[in-house]
Amino acid sequence: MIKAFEKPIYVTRPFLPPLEEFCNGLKEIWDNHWLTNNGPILQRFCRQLSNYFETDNVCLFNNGTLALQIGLEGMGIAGEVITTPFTFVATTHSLFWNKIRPVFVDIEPDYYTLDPEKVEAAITPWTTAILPVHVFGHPCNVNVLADIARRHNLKLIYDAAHAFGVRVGNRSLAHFGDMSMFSFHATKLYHSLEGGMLTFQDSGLKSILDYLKNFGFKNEVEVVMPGTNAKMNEMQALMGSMILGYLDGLIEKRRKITEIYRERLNDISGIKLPPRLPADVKYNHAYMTIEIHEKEFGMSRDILYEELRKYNIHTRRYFYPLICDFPCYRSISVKDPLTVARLVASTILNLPIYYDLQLEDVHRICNIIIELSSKESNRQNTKLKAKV
Ligand code: T4K
Repeated sequence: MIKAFEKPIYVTRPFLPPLEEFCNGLKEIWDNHWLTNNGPILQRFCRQLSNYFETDNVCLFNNGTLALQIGLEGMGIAGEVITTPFTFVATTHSLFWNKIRPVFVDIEPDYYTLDPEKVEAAITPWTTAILPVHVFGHPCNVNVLADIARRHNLKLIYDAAHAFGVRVGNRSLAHFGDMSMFSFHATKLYHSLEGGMLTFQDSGLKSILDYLKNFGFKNEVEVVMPGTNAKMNEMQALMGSMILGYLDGLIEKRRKITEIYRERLNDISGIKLPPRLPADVKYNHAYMTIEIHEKEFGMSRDILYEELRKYNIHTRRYFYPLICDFPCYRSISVKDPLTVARLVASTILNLPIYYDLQLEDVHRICNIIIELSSKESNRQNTKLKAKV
């Protein structure tokens, strides 16, 4: 029997730059005596991100949830918005806080993004926008969604929380749709402790978003709209700015981890991996997901999740339950049977993936999963033989 890990292996672990480098950065904050409210480090960080995303239309926030909430408000989205139930709760919460009715439709089975065919069927006279999620960094069907949005005169706002660094046809995902939200939360591939960013096509939105995240202040004496406080501070900007320099290395390490998981788990009966992404997609390897199909694997996803915990491996079931099944959203009527989303939510398992996860530990995690599956199928075979 393979031994349990001595220290917990979590689904993720934030990358941190060398402490000395961060402390040197802190000196700048101490010298400036400027901690928040559009400080010099934030302004520099914003320019770095503008360069990285090749757009001036960038606005930073203290987290991704408020970024999305304010983005929807800034664009004046109301009525109904078509969205996915297979996402983190914050996607739907941001609609709720804007008094917008979410209309949940199904996802497609390979990459778990919104199914465009289902979107088109769900449009009503009250629909004002589509809110798809590039879930796990898998790009949505951006061209088909853009076509639907254009034909029906709807806004297209992407929750790109997981998609930092992902490119389609050599263009960052920030260039698709009317607006995209990226999360810089500590658990993300790329982070600024906490943080969020909006990118958008209409440069007229910039000042509105700046007002909304800063109480609506235009200057010391004028408040032009009822804004809130969603500003990123200098410490966050410092961390984000520093980690940008490490991004390529972070993605490369994750790619190596993903390859091991793929190689070791691809042929295991009852495990389904997402197919490889099309060649024109530069992926960020933000998450490592597998589906566990009980009949063939010999054990349910939930039992495997529990068994792995005994080995000190803390996987996650992102995203289970579906958002529409949370008590606070259960009263919303859902017309789509959500067949794919329901199946995926009950089979998905996120395996550990992070920068300093050792490659031999990835092999050990695979060995444990394989051992658990063969132990279970041996047990079932013995049971079957006993019956005969
Ligand atoms: N849209 C989507 C699609 C999202 O996925 C998210 C956030 C948002 C919107 C909203 O963006 P933000 O407002 O968060 O910027 C985590 C994150 O808190 C959340 O940001 C993320 N999605 C979601 C998918 O995952 P939890 O509740 O699973 O986090 P937690 O605290 O259980 O952390 C997961 C594991 O990470 C822990 O088991 C251990 C490890 N960990 C975590 C933290 C915070 C560390 O090792 N160190 C740490 O500092 O939600």
